[in-house]
Order: sequence, then C-alpha cells, then structure tokens
Amino acid sequence: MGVEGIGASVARKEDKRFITGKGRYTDDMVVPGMKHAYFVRSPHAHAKIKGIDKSAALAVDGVIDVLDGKQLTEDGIGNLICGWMIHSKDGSPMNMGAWRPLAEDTVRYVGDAVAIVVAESRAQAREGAEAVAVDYDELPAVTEAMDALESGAPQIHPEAAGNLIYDWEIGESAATDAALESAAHVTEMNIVNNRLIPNAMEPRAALGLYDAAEDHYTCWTTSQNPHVARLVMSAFYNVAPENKLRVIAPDVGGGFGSKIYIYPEEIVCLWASKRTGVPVKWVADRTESFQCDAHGRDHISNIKIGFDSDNRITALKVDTVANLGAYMSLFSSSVPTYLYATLLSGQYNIANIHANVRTVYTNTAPVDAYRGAGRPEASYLLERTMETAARELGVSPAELRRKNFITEFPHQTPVIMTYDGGDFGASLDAAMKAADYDGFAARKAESEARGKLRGIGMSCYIEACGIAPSKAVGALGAGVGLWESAEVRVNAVGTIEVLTGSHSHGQGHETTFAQLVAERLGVSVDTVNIVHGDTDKVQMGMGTYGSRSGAVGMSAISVALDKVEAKAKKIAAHQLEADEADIVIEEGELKVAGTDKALPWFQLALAAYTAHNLPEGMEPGLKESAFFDPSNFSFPAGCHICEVEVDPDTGRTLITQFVAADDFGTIINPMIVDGQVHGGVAQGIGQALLEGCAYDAETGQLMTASYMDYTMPRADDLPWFNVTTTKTESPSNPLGLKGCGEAGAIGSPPAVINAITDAIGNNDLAMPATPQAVWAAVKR
Ligand code: MCN
Repeated sequence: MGVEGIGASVARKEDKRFITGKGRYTDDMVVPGMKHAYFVRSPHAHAKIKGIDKSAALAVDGVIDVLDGKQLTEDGIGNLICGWMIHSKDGSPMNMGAWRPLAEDTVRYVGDAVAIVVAESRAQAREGAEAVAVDYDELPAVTEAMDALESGAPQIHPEAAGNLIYDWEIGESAATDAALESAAHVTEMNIVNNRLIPNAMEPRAALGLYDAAEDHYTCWTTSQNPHVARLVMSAFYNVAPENKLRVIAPDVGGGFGSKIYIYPEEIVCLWASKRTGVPVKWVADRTESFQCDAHGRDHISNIKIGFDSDNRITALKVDTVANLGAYMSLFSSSVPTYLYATLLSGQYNIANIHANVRTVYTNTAPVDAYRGAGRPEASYLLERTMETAARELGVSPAELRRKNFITEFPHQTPVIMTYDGGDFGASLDAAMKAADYDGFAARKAESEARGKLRGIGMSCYIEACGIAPSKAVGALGAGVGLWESAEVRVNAVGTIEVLTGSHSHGQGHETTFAQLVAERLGVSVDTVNIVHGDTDKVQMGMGTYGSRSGAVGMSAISVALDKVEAKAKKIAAHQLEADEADIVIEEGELKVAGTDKALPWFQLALAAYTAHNLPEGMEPGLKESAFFDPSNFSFPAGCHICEVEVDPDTGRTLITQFVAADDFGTIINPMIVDGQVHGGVAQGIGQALLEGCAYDAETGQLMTASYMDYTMPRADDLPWFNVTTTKTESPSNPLGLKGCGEAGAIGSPPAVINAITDAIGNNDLAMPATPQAVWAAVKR
C-alpha cells in the first residue's frame, strides 16, 4: 500500500467543500426564469376526489398555474411502477394497483399528491396550494397490515382483492414442518419490526427545466441513481425519450435508500415546466418528508426454530406480513422477499427453511428499501430468536451460535443464497474479546450494587450486498441488470478522470475511488477526479444502494484500469524500446524494471494523445471503459455486542458499550469504513431505542410527522463505538471487497434488544424500547 492507496485512512477529499458550506445541492441550483412549486396533498388517508376548484388559488398573487391529475393524464404521463415482479405461490403475478403521479379520482394516504401550484416564490406557491379547494368524499381507512387483511377491511386498490399484493414462499414447507415436529426443542416468537421514517439531512428536491427550443428536459434531483431515474422516467412514465432527458444528481445530503426511487415530484416538476413554460423547483419541507418519503421495515412475523437434542438447528419456519403502504414504489416488492427471506439462514447451517411472505396495501406512505432493506428484518428475527433459544435451552448464546455456524464454503442455503466464504467464528471471537465478555459478570454485580440492571446481548449477522449479479437478479424478477460501469480517462497532461455510475451521497467515493487509482497507477489521489451523477457526462450506470459501490462500482473501475495499464505499458515499451513484460508502474512512472529508464504519466499520456510515436496501428488516446457484473453477491458478516445498564425506576437505557467486529474483506479506507459502521450502528440503535412511525388507526393521520414526535438518535444517546474488523476476501470481485454501508444497521438492533431483555429479565419487549416501554416491561 502507498500512503494514499488501498488500506490508507486518507481524509475525505469531498469534505473540504462539505464542511466549508460549498456543497452544491439541488436547492442550490438556480436557472434563469426559475419558479417555485408547492404540492397540494391529501389531508385524508382515503377519499374520493369529487372536484378541484382552483379559482381562489389562481387569484393568489404570484401564482402562475395550478395543474392537476386530469391534465397529467391528458398529456400521457404514465403510472409509477414497481419494477421487480414477484409471483405468488400459485403462480399469479403480483396485484399492483395504479399509482398516478397526481391522484385523479382517489387519494390513498395522507400526503398523496393531488395538484402542483407553480408561483413566483415558494411562499406564494404554498399560499396558492392552501387556496386550492379539493372536494373529498372520505372513505374508511386502514393503516395496519393485519387489519387490512381482515375481511371487510377498506379496499384500497381494485386490482388487489382483500388488499393482498402477493402471497409468496421460499423453501420447502413440508420438510420444514416435519423437521419441526421431530425437534427436541422449538423456540417460537412473534416479532414486529417497527416502521421507520428515513431522515436524510437534505430533504428531497427537484428542479425541472423544459427547453422548448431544443425540445429537451433537464432534471436536477436528489437521486441515488440518476441513470435509473432517466431510464424509468423515459421508458415507463413517458416523460421524454432518453436522449431528450438529462438527469443530474448533484451533491446529495444522504439518502439511506430513500432516494433510490422515482417519486411523483420529479416527474411532475418536469411536466409542469413544459406546461407552464418556466423551470419549476420543488423542495420538500420536513413534514412532507415525514409524510411522503418511502418508509422502511414494518413487518409482523411468526418464527419457529427447531433444535435437536445436541442443540443443532434442524428447521426454521417464518410467516411474515409486510405492510407496503398505499402504493408499490420502485423496489418495494423485492425488500420483503429476495432481500429478506433469502438471508434467513443467517450464519447457520440449517437444513430446512421455509418462509411465507404476504404483502399488503394500507392507507399509509409507500414502504420501500431503507438502509439494509430486508436484511435488518431478517437478522432481527433470527438473532432475537437465537438469543431467546439460548436462554430457553440454558446455554451460552455465543456457544449456541458457534455450534451452528457454517464453517465450510461454498455453502448453499435452502433459500437460494450460495455463501462463498467467511469466518464467523473469527468475528465472534474478535467481538467477545473487544467487549471483555468474560468480565461482564463483575460489571453486572457492580451495577446491581448501584440498583441498576446490566445486560449483554449479541447478534451474528450476514448480509448479501454488492447488489447484482444481473443473471441472479434478472432471474428473480428485477426489471434491470445490476452491473456497474466505469470509464478511466488519463488526460493528455497525466491527470485522471474517473467517470462512474455509482453515486456518492455521503459514502466518500471521491476519496476511496481515487485511492484505487492511486494504488494502481502510482499517482496521488489529488490528481484523480471522480465524476458521477450526471447522465450527460457518465455512460449508463446503475447507481448506489445495497452497498454495491465498492464491490461492483470500484470493480468496474478496476477492470477499466486493467485496460489502461495494458495500453500504457505497450506505449511505454515502444517509447523506451523495451519489452512490454518488463514495464512496471511505480511512483507515478512507467519504468523498465531494473533500469533507470522511465516515463512519467504526463509524458506517456501526452505521447498517447499527440500520437506521433505510438506502436504501429494503435489508436491514439488513453481512456478505457468497463462494465462489471460480479459472479455473486458479496457477503459481509460479523458479530455485534451491546452492553446496557437500565434504570429500573425510569426505564432509561444507557448503552455502556457497543462492539462491532465485521468482515468487509479488503478494506480500501479504514477511516471511511469505520464511519460507515458508526453511521449504520447509530441508525440501528435509533430503530432499537427511539424511532417508531405511528399512524392513527382510525383516521390514518401520521402521528409522528415532526421531530417532536419522531425521535432520532442524538449524540448523547450513543456510546463510543468500538469497531474492529476480521478479513476473508470476497471471491466475487477482483478487489476481494465486501460492502460496509449497511452492516451497522443490520447487526445492531437485535444486539441492543437482546442486551435490554437480558438486563430486565423479560423477553417481551418490542422496538423501539423507549424508557416507557422498558419501564413497563420491568414492572411486568
Ligand atoms: N469501502 C471500503 N472498503 C470496503 C467497503 C467499502 O473502503 N471493504 C468504502 C467504499 O469505497 C465507499 C464506502 O466505504 O467509499 C461505502 O461503500 P459500500 O459499502 O460499497 O456502500 P455504497 O458506497 O454502495 O453506499 C451505499 C450504502 C447504503 S446501501 C446506504 S443505505 C447508506 C450507506 O451506504 N446510505 C448512506 N451509507 C451512507 N452514508 C451516508 N453518509 N449517507 C447515506 O445516505
């Protein structure tokens, strides 16, 4: 490793602009003639629209136009879709109801967009929106998944009878039932995974610009994947042909999954720009974000896990009902199925697994991927149950896990995944050592002496990330292949531009991607520019989610670098009159090994472009591109240990230590990886202790639509994280890398709840374990 290459904790290059307030976000974009938009949104969870009276709104000072769903339909704008087809176990395709970007005759959740008001200023647009009189005929609403499945529940979409979207299964039902029948011990739990509201620091925003002279659209938007946004808006929503639509996702202040999808607002802003003849900008306010960003989790599950008399797992059976909200957003169908049930084997050797998943429409905001997307739900279910089983069996939670670990690879689970490597015992050992597990009894006694309850809990998680390979996801119903692209340009003066389809919205790609180039070409990270987020600059890419930018995006760069190196070596050999095999790349030069003959990159690149002395027949220039499609997912895994002290009088939980021992394969930048784990664990602790989205069951009103009612974790809720890593390289990509972006949010919630339930001696505790909930559990 060089000082700036793979394995170096290089400070984030992008932070210079972020911490000096020089970041350029969608709301910073200003174009000539730009006007502002505000959306008219449904105040009801479920209602028929009888009419819309715009006259008062149009009379508001500064209002330019008020546009509604009928006009959108007249212009042929398509329905929002879910792009991942899931078939029910009877073979029928999922029952997808229509989602109009502006509701035309029915609204289905509080916040459903009904009309857009365009005005000179944002305040005027808002005033105009308040003046739009929508005549609603209120209908009964349902917000809970189980209630929505009841006969006689309000029917939300005509296409989905009984609100059931699909009834899907994976694994062998009969064999699993038989194995459970004959098990020596069965642990059974009913577990709720609480619904979360994503809270990226930057709210969603869109600026639509229609250029009538060129018949061309530009959309600036807070997207994690601008190319997919362009593809979907063009191919499915009929906004514009791809070559007439440019999507730019500039700096984006966090996404955590919530900015993967194409929402109504960007489509409507683009369309409204054409209708009104002015560029239209919309920026969500925080209440809109709470109401309308796609929510996460919201599963209700029953789990049974069977053991033989030697405490080896023989069977696992899961029945899950997942609430997908009022509409199916872009990837929603894949989250409770292929991103969830396929990970139910966890780190364990389980011969029989069966999972049944029903997804349901309710009158709530759409639910889709949120950091971890399905994998936190799987690990929470399994790891809460493993801890409970250890308690029931009277054995150590660590040893029960260790006894059941998969130790031979590749390992085919009964739920599709082929784990290609790992060392689960190593991360368990590393975590127990870092947590001083053996010293827990003494610490517990010391807490008890002060009248406090101390507990320790662990979770051993595995996730599939580096979301690709195209063959696998294609066969499972994804609407697109999931490779990634890259282009490496060595400019004539030897500086380097890397164009990548991965989008960075907090993950530090401008630094880590440059580190890879620095390592390979022997240059400084400062000579490398990472370009992303603009469909006019970068060739088609697939974007950032599923912790894929390292394993898939950087691998594409690595393959492009192979090609650049190969060509550069040919040129160097020709210029230095040496054998190509003798050329080595070191310290910013191409050298003839064992001699003092060398060409610095700038001379070599100049030669490549001036082209007066190139090998016979060689094309001028030095830029190469690559598409990388891995052979498998990558499988980060690890062990998280949480220790808590609970005050039995107030129910307040203090996390006294949190240890994460993770296997991310090759690590490019340890500091960035630590930061990713810190962020993920903070989110996991937020879910475990504080965050819970609540709708009023009768009216369908969102009760947690502000920070007064929805508690995000703050610094004083969190301990110092003790993070460490173990390493087994991923064989599915050339870097041996496994993603780290979601692991913290996947591993931590069960560790926290396992610790609290250990402390209070009552296993009946759901997330969020607020002081009130913990206090009640202590009293029970
Ligand atoms: N990395 C590394 N060594 C590894 C693995 C990764 O140095 N072995 C580096 C990568 O080069 C990259 C970062 O760590 O700079 C994260 O890489 P990766 O795990 O591949 O994840 P992605 O870059 O694809 O980011 C997506 C992931 C997801 S899915 C969510 S959700 C999430 C997350 O990243 N959202 C985030 N982290 C976030 N961090 C911030 N600040 N904001 C978000 O919205």
